[in-house]
This record gives sequence, structure tokens and C-alpha cells, in this order.
Amino acid sequence: MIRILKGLAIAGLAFQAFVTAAQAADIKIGFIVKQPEEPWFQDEWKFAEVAAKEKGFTLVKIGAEDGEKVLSAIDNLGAQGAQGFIICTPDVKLGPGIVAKAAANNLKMMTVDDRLVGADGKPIESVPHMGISAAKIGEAVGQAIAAEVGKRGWDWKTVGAARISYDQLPTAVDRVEGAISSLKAAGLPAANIYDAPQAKTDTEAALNAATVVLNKHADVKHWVAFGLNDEAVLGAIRASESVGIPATNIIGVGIGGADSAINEFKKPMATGFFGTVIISPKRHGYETALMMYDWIANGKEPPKLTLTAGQLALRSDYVEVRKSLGIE
Ligand code: FCA
Repeated sequence: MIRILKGLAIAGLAFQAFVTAAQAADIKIGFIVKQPEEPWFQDEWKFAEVAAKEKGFTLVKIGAEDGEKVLSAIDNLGAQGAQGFIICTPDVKLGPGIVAKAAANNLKMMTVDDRLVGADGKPIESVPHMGISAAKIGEAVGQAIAAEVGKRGWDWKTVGAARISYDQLPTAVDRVEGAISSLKAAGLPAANIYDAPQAKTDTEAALNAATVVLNKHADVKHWVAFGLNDEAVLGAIRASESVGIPATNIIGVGIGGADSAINEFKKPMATGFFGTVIISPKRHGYETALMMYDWIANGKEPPKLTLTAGQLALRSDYVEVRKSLGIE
């Protein structure tokens, strides 16, 4: 009798495993990103793929650089029989439209990196979100710059700050304002901060924005630069090179830590790109994909808000920092 019961129990377990595997195979999750060519987003996708392999679901990666592409991507996911998606939208103001599109297609959704805003300009709190601790990370950027300004013995009065900005994106504002608060606390006069608004969040747009500011203030001797991400700061550094500012006269610290930053550190001669705050594409890609899977497969809704931390890495110590984070 016991043996029969045991046999039944084992058969039951096997059946359960079979059902779970079959369910996972039917699960399809979209991962929509605003800038597919950016290494950060490539990494997010890579880690989401790890989750897909681990759980056996299908991941559909879609690049959507504008609102029209986002809306058709969501329709497309619906038509393909997906059950949910994760999105970093090209424009957070599309929030209500994206939420409505997801509902019309009966898709669960969560956001990553950039949080949707509603018609009232406030974050849409009903949509689960994973972002970075933007203000804190920005403060770390500012502190790293300030420490180096001190080491180089610059007088704050002679320092110009290039604020590479993308103010339509709240996380971008939080990041640069965090940096500014640290820099001001260290002694940077508010009048020395020059806004360089970028039209897009890539290196080229940042280069264009920074060039205008550097040319306009050609009398400034020492520069510091910060922005939304590594691309923004790299744009400022490329601009400084093109107008003839020596690498020793500019200190830029980015946010990200993906290939764009690491390749810069690997250059034989130090550039003005002094450091980056490394953030985690593994958490943002792998964890969001797992959360979405768990929501679809087990009805477990993701937390409404998850904020991830960053870790400063400099050209001089990035290898060790990456090792300590388990990246290298
Ligand atoms: C935003 C930026 C990306 C990355 C991400 C965490 O989406 O555009 O470069 O920093 O936040």
C-alpha cells in the first residue's frame, strides 16, 4: 500500500513538473527598449535571456525608438500571444497610452529604468517599476568629481561644470541634480554651472550639446562634466577633445559601467573620462524578466517599486571594482 502511495506521489510530482514545463513553454514575454544599440540595453537583454533560458519561456526583444514603434510593438506582442512585457520607453509621457495599449491587449506590464508619468506629470505608481536610485547615484558622481578637483588642486572659481541634461526624463534630472548638490557642497559656485541640453540620450547628441557650451565659455580653464549616463559624459569628453581642452583639464564621471565606459578606460592614454558609477544590468534585465515570469506563471505581482544601487569605479580601479561586483 505504502509503495503504491509512494508511486502515485512520484507520478504526481513528475506530472506537476511536466505541467510546469509545458506552461513555461507557452509563456512569451516582451522586452522593449528605447535605445537598442546602447550597451546598457544590450546587457539588459542579455541578462533577460538568461532568465528565459533558466525558466524556459520565450523572450521577444524589441527596440522602439519612438512612440509609434512602442504602440505597434505592444500590439504585435498581443497578436503573438505574449502574456506580458517589460519596457524602457523612449518617452515617459507616453505613460497613459502605453498602459491603455497593454490593457487592450490583455498584457501584464512593468517598466524598467525610466518610469512612466501620467497626465498630471506624476509617476504612474500602479505599474511595477525597477529603476536606479538616481539622486544617490548622482551624488556619488558629484563626490567623485569633487574629490578629484581637490586632488588636482583646482580653485572652484576657475571650474566650469557642463550639465549634460535631458530634463524631460525625471531620472535624468534626479541624477544631474544629485551631482550638482555634491559639487555645490564641495565649493562649486552655482553661476559656473552651464546647461547643455541633449536632443537624444546618445553620445552624438551629448557631443553636440557640450560643444556649444564649451565654445561659449572658451575662457574657462578647468571643466567637470556629468549627465544621465556614460554616453552623455563621453559626448562631453569628445567635445572637449575637439575644441582642444587637454585631458588633464577636464574630469567627467558617468553612470552605467557597460562597454562604452570600460573601452574608454582601456585606452592607453587617460582621457577626461575619469570614472563611472557602475549600475547593474543583471538586476534590471534578469530580475525584471523573472518578476514578469513569476507574475504570469504564479500570479505573483512584482513589487511596485524597486530601486537599485551603484558602485563608483575609476580608470585606476575599475578592474578590481568589477571583480568585487562579480562582473569580471
Ligand atoms: C536610462 C538611461 C540609460 C540607463 C538607464 C538605467 O534609461 O537612458 O542609459 O542609464 O536609465
